[in-house]
Amino acid sequence: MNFRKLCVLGLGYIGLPTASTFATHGLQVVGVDINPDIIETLRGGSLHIHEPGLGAVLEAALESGKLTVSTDLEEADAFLIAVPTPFYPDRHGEYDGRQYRRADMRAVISATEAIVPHLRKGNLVVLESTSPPRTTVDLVAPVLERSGLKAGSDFFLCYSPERVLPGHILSELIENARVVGGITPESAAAGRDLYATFVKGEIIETDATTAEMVKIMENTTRDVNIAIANEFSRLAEKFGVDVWEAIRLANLHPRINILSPGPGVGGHCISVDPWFFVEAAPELSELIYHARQVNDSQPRFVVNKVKQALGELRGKTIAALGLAYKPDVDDLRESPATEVVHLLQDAGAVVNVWEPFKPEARMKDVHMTKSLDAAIHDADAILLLVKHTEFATLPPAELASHTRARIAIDTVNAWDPKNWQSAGFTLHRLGANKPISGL
Ligand code: SAJ
Repeated sequence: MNFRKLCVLGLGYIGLPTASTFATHGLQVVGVDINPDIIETLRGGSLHIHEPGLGAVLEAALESGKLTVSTDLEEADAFLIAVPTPFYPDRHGEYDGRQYRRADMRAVISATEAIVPHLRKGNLVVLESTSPPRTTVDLVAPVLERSGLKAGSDFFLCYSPERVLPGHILSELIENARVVGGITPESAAAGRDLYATFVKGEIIETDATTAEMVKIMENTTRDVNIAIANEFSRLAEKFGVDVWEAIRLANLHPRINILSPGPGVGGHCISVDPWFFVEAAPELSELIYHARQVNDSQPRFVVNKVKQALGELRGKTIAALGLAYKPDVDDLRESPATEVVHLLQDAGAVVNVWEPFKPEARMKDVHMTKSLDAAIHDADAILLLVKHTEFATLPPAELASHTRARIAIDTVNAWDPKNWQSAGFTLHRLGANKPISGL
């Protein structure tokens, strides 16, 4: 199938890079977002998100005239939905005494509804948003069929999961293998033709529900693997072992690849998607449920660690370094660091946060500082929550002259104990029971 014009619904971390990349590969693209502020920002040539390389691709797409952005849809050959699928913060389901999170599909539903008046015979609709199994057939198809057209015969319908890693989105978009699940084989073939515009990785055709399941399986596997690493960090502390060294040694085994413990699992994917299985089939998702519990309770484990290091937290001042959900990104969504900060404050500590990727961020009940110095100056302890490159390479000797803190707590294994020790700090590390004492 030959596509000339594409409408991308949702201009966030996935939709914007995808729309821009289609445009720089020759398609006429209308990028649509319901948020007029985003459209205004993009029209002015600025970005509302941070992703390496995105600025240049967006600029090229806009300058070529191939990408336009708008709050309104237009008729097109294909429609691509890339809107968020979070869980409800306050609506839980319950199974066998266990509370589970429920997917909030309202953005997918309203994006799909917005397509209906523009849908024509022969169009292709692709859902990219991570969604519970059967969303494409049970939720999206019936809404689109309100147009009077039949999914699979009058128009093509696919699910194709985005699998790109924030921080590497633009290269992974092109290089990664792409799974395209159609509600019919013809739909899958149409989806393949669309992505062949720029995808260099293998494009694999399958059915829509398999494609949905593939995506949730990937992120669930990662969540479960991080949960075991976090559990190992707790066990290592109990046995007086350094978990980082133990993991390094275990990973020398040719078939073992243990991930890294940390303050918890954040972001809008790994900490969310496993719930899509649990909600859909709680009776079959026990391990997945418990892995979520382990990862969600890791911020509390970190706070206990801080208490061990500092004693009573009431009246203490802590400099928290990093608020992003992972290293070298500016994305603060579902960040475990934020939860650590809140828990420390609940325990009576004053917490000053320095997040170099988003110093201007305003978060409820979080005190952001304007510089590293401002965060550490009057602190009793420095708590490292995110392994940003610029934190990992901080020279402790220099830092020591900018702070009265002599206690440092590293939750991500970024700091070399010897360096911190010789700079006069007592360094506590997550997953290692024995603090390395300073002078
Ligand atoms: N984390 C750890 N330990 C680790 C690895 C990660 O605690 O060893 C934490 C991170 O700090 C972060 C969270 O897990 O808080 C998730 O980070 P991540 O880098 O594992 O994943 P995301 O959420 O940035 O991106 C994932 C990717 N999925 C997989 O690697 C299976 C990406 O390919 C997906 O496209 C993305 O989710 C998505 O959009 O679904």
